[in-house]
Amino acid sequence: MIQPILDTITEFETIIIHRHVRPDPDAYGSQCGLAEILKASFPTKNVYVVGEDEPTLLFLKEMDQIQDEIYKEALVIVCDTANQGRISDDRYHLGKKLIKIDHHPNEDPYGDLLWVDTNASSCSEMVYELYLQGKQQGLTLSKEAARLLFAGIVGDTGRFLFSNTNPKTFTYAGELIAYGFIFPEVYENLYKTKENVARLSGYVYQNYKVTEDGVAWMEITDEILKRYNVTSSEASQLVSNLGTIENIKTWVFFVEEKDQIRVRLRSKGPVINEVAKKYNGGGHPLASGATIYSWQEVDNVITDLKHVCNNK
Ligand SMILES: [Mn+2]
Repeated sequence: MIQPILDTITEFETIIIHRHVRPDPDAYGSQCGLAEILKASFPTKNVYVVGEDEPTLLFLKEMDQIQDEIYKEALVIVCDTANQGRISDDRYHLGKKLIKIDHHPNEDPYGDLLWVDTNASSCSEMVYELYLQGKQQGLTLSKEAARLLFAGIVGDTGRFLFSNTNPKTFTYAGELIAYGFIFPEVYENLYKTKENVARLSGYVYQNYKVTEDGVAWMEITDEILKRYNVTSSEASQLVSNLGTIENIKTWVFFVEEKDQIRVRLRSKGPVINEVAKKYNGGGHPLASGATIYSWQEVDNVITDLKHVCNNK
């Protein structure tokens, strides 16, 4: 599937790259890494990145502001986004041709060309593979592209800790580091903690609940968010904190938002994305997201996770 994508890229003078809403480092890394590869390889092409800004990821790249007319003759590529509903900037369908590049299960096979590899650690890893294949045909990888792809791989593998990390992931990361960007700076930016988030972290460690089955959970109400002056997305990121605690097999964060409660599910082994699907969500076998609409539903989610843990 890589070759048809490379061929399509060469055909277009304007290329607009999208990624998912609530972007993470891999969304930015794959989107902007691809953009930097294309800019370095085809200096005459117009390459744009669009989507909502995420303040904590501005050190990676700033988005372009573009007019609707630019889409008319454009190729649109969407990175790291499983479903059309999650694409940031809904103008993605205004282009002449649409390409999906993603590593999530292909539940919404949108686009004229699709390249989905669920074995890839990250979409950034796939973009690097696209470069490797295109290298003989003249593709260039800049130091900036290397920095962005590295950040994406680091983000989605949790610094090479998660089970999606494979020998290729380390090889690619090593090759990317060789481009000479200052990778400790990437880590520093990705993993710095704001003081109020650190304090909430302490609250989480003090107050999470856990069952005998190894199901842990944390309820973060709007009142707690206000008390610590933390946004719901900042609070959601603390879900990984519980992963290092012994005897916890699966764990979940419930974070209150305006009209819904965001559910972040994680697991050390039992498959949890089926539970996520039951509650308006989905995702990876060991990392999923869902949504519930009242605190009464928390018990049901915990009961389902207990089943998943005991069937293992
Ligand atoms: Mn990803």
